[in-house]
Amino acid sequence: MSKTAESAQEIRHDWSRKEVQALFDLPMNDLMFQAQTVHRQHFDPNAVQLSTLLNIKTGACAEDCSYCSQSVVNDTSLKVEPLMHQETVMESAREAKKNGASRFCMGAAWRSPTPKGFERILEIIGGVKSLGLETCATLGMLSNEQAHQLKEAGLDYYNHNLDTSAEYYDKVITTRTYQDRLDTLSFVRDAGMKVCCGGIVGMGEEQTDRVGLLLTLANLDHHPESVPMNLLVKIEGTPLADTEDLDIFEFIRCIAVARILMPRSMVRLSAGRQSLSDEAQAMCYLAGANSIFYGERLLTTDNPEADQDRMLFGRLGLHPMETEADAARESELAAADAGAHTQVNEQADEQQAVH
Ligand code: SAM
Ligand code: DTB
Ligand code: SF4
Repeated sequence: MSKTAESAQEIRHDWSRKEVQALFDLPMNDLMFQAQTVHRQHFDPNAVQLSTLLNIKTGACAEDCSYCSQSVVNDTSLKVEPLMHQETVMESAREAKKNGASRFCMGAAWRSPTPKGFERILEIIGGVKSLGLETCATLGMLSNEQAHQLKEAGLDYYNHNLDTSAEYYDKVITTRTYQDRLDTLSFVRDAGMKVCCGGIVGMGEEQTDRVGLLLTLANLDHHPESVPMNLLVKIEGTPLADTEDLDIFEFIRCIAVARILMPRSMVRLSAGRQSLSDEAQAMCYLAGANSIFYGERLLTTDNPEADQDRMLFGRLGLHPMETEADAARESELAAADAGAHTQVNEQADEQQAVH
């Protein structure tokens, strides 16, 4: 079997630290070529999935995540807002759909959902789903039962990030453990929802921590269907506000390595786009990013205006991906196509050997 066709079919969960480090060590051009090659085996290289994000409950979160504007321990002058009413969320979801988003992601600043809030969340999810949008939520830690209830209510994706390596984790968050996060992820997976899980880079971690984060994600039993790569948004009043800037090529490397390790996952260019030039974003797409948050607001910080993204898509010849179901179909077709080519090549090889 040709090397190309082989890698189109093989999804690995046994990456070694050495292999991942070796990808980071590649010259940029070699890394980009490899990432783009893998990307083309599984996806339309010019399609980007658009998700719109809405913070449905803001601030006063009991966790101490040192990057976050919404932690009660960070003095960020953020206005605390209670859980939104269903109709308010629906209005935003309709607007997001009208603007071309295929998925609507709802974030709540909770350590874990409160019992009353959770009942309302189930109704909100049902409502958004009825608009024909894919639904995603990020509500903090979940119990096994809550994960099943969310699935039943119509939730397609649950976002819960590992954020960084197991080794660097307690420099960033002390109020819940890495294992707590892994437990929530396995409840989500067992309940049959799709997993959206990634991390943040540029928090003062070493490259070995970025290797560790991507290695952990890639060696999960199932790769997350969606892997958000966030570049730290420095927020005044948080302990990470004055962190030194990460070299932007290092961020692009992370995207490329994620693409190679998790070939069928959607790699999302998430927070931090406001600090990226058009050229840097173009390199992220070339490295295999195929999903973004679309719309002028992330949770509590700004994102590029929709018009700005439309313009950049025009200049780069990119187009919005319909839904992830379409992406999965595309991925299967690309793999089947690679398989068919291999068969043809093998038949040709056999014929050559015969003659
Ligand atoms: N409370 C929930 C939780 O932590 O799971 C949901 C919301 S939380 C804000 C979602 C994710 O956003 C975090 O896990 C983190 O990866 C990302 N995030 C938050 N603040 C960020 C920042 N300032 N820069 C980059 N990413 C950030
Ligand atoms: C994710 O990985 N990134 C999004 C989403 N999941 C919820 C959040 C980014 C937050 C950026 C900082 C803010 O706007 O508060
Ligand atoms: Fe709370 Fe999530 Fe912010 Fe951490 S990242 S403080 S859990 S809202």
